[in-house]
Amino acid sequence: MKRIVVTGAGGQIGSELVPHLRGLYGSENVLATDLRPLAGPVFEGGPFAPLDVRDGRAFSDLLGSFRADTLIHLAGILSAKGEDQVALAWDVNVNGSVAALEAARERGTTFFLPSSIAAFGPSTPHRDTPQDTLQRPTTIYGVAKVTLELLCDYYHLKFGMDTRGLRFPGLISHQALPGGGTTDYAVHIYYDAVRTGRYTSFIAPGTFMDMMYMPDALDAVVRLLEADPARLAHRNAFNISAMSFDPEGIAASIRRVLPSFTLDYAVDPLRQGIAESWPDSLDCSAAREEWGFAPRYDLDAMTRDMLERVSAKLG
Ligand code: NAD
Ligand code: AKB
Repeated sequence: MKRIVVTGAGGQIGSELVPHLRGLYGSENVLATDLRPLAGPVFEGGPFAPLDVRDGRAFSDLLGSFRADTLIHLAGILSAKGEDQVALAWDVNVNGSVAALEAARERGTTFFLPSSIAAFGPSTPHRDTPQDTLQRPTTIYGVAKVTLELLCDYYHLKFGMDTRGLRFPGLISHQALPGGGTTDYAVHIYYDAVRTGRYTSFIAPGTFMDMMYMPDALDAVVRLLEADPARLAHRNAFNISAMSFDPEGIAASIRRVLPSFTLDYAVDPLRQGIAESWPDSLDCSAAREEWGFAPRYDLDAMTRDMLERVSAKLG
């Protein structure tokens, strides 16, 4: 049975990944950590400990006292927020992750770190972006993600650590709202569609980005962590994506359920610039071949489920 510690557990991913892991491995075997406890199932359904990931000593003590064999390191500052708070983004995303890697090395745990489509930049091929290609990102978030992909490979090669990672696309979900990213519009649009029947997009028409529904992201994390290491030619980090759309594409999908939905635009230059620097669509063949990546939701299946669940949530 696994013993898993999750950092940044109160965020968009952690608030769904922690209950998912507790369902698979037992509540008592998944320790949620974050800066502070919040209300909700993550903090009520099993063990919780406060942890600032930049505190390396506390990190190592906590892995030891929980007898962890796996560390899932989610704590981070996302792309748009990172451009507003560059020093904080570097401190949490790089220094916090180095503290996490060192604690995991000291305690001999498997280490999972989410990378992102942000690890690519304007000079990366934008269509069918290969697994191994040019990575010259232009955001502090992306620079940190490339640094961490390389560091995780280094810890694997140098110390034999079992490091594994995924390049997540924009994730769409209905439990916790996203925490300051560029792909957030693709979550907000569903909430506004249900609340008011209209949405004003900060991303311009014609701007395509990779996306995935949260259940497929949770499944991907578990599949990669359970994968036979002998089959992993890559480790940090695998391209994964389930769909690629622009604001007009997601609006059309919403209109197939809510025909009167309307979309207009007030483009935000910061997030638009970031979106344009990222790929339009990833090549995910390495993930399929090496550990059986197989997302279930396409855009319309996700839209039907999101609209139903957001409607139920908003009453
Ligand atoms: P989020 O912003 O929703 O949550 C991040 C969590 O980290 C928050 O709960 C916050 O309190 C915590 N945190 C911040 N600083 C901390 C610190 N110093 N110590 C401990 N905790 C701290 O983020 P998310 O969307 O859940 O993303 C989790 C990870 O996945 C991040 O590394 C992010 O880069 C990556 N990722 C997310 C997406 C996405 O679409 N959500 C896509 C690609 C990659
Ligand atoms: C963001 O937009 O910053 C994140 C990501 C794709 O890394 N959702």
